[in-house]
Amino acid sequence: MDKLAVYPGSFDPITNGHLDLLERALKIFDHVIIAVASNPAKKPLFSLEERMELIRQSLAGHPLEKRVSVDTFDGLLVNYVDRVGAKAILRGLRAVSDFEYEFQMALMNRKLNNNIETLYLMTGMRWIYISSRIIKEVVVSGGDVQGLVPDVVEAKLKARLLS
Ligand code: COD
Repeated sequence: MDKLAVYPGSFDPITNGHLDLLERALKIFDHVIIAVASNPAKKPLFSLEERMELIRQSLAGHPLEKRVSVDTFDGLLVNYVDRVGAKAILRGLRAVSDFEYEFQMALMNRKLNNNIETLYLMTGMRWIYISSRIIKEVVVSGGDVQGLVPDVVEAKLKARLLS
């Protein structure tokens, strides 16, 4: 049986940190579904379709592309994970500051469905300081984010925030 994980998030937009985590996860899992929240708590810069399209474009031609799907979900994450037949939620940890929110989320998800486990992977050191939020902040102020996000994302950010 294929080992399947769901990697949920806002992905507003996807960064090289997200991709690093995905590559690490694919050393353990056969297939990963990137599940983009249709109604993230934070008000997104990009629409759901735009966020999904940026992920697809970022993965185009990637050697692991065939083992990744991009999907969307609304409502409770654990219900989505159950519906697709996965047992694992994949999340990334960058710094201690991520821990409190992640801990709370993992325990709530466990309370909601005790058959699904949340797994945390550490991001690579190169990406430890990156978040979608900080990337948008830098671009809007005219800073350079080349090499921190896929090229398609950088272009889309500039078009949206600087024109
Ligand atoms: N390196 C590695 N990992 C990273 C990096 C980086 N530089 N940046 C971000 N990540 C990781 C994050 O730690 C996270 O694990 C993942 O990538 C996605 O990040 P975001 O910011 O896009 O996603 P979030 O935190 O906005 O996602 C929150 C959810 C949408 C998953 C959550 O709100 C949710 O499950 N909503 C559905 C409602 C629900 O079920 N609620 C009950 C559970 S509390």
